[in-house]
Amino acid sequence: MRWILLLGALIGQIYCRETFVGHQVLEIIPRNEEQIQNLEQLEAQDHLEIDFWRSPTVPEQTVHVRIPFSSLQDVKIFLESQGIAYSVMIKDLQVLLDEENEEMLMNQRQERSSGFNFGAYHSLDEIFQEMDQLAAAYPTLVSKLQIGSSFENRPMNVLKFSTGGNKPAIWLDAGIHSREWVTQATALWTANKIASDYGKDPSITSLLDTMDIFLLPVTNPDGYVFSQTKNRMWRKTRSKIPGSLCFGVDPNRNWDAGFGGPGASNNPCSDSYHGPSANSEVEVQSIVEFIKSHGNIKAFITLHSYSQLLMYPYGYKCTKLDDFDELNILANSAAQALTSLYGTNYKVGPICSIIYQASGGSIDWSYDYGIKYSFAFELRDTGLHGFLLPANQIIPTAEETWLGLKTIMEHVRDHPY
Ligand code: 0X9
Ligand code: ZN
Repeated sequence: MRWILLLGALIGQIYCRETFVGHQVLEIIPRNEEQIQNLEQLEAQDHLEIDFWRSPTVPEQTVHVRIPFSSLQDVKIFLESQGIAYSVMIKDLQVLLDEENEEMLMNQRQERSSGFNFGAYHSLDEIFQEMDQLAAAYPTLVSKLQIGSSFENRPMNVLKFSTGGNKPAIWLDAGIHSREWVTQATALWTANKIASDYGKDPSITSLLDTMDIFLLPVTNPDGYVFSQTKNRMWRKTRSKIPGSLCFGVDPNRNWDAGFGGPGASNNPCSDSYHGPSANSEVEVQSIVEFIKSHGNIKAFITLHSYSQLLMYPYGYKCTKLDDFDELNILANSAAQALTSLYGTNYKVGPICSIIYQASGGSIDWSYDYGIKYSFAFELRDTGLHGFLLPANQIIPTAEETWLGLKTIMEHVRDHPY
């Protein structure tokens, strides 16, 4: 009997899509250090299978946590017994997932007659097709290059925007965490924006007259496919971890910058598992090799969601960087430009002070490698929908982000180093 159940669970894992029926996302505001420790204790209890969407850091800072139905009662009793106040932010996660799914299917039907809709979420194949489409539509400006392959052998497709030759360049990536769907969608909108505005918008035109842009919309293609077919909440890569039953490494803990330090886990089952060694993930390694072989990357920008933050190094340590003043002023003016469109509020600062200490992150690596203009965005929202941002917010998110990106790019263009 036990074997049959185990086999059933295994087959279910392989073929079925994980459901989130009755999963709730709670908003918790820990009032003191002791309550933060209580929350960390909860996180350490693997059997509860709770997923911190926003981790506890300092007192009074909001925490968001997804709790499976089966642990809900235990967790709520624990919180109450410790006097930790909470409220339910998402009552039943599956309801939002069903809506998202339904919308994607509806959009697919519509696109057959009306063409690609940048305001919708897409499958990996659809994204790749649209990238080809852009390269075909703007052959003198846009080309596609493959900088490597993922663990499951999917291409790491990059769009190069260039008016010719090899100029100093800006790197922009999205979707390193697969469940952060608004980032891949924003990257694609941005690709179309750059291509269609060249020659029209003086700012992007002069930028591309002196610099190239490399854009990687889906940094973690295996994770993205997995998040669409098996588990919408998947964040990591899908690599096989020797000696563990769990899969995947947090690709934003896998860079060679304070690797394995605070804010990364050595547990392969954790969502912030740093991996067996720095660059163990082929996706990370491919980017590192590309950046090194290019030799002239002047800015490294990465898109994450959610929380509405614009960050610069460091994450692996909490010391002030040499370029603090310049990066801080620039990030603040980028955030101001972003806010000017729809009033979306952004917080600005070093990773360590505005979210948490996190080691092995991409922009720490790029900064230490010598790319001064290294920034990470956390796009919309602040938690109401979290990773499940409704598709009708994709275009507004992309539009406002573009103003922030342009501010950074213009500064990079005007401050060669
Ligand atoms: O924890 C992370 O990796 C990022 N937050 S998220 O909720 N999107 O997972 C923030 C880290 C940003 N740091 C670097 N890119 N280095
Ligand atoms: Zn992320």
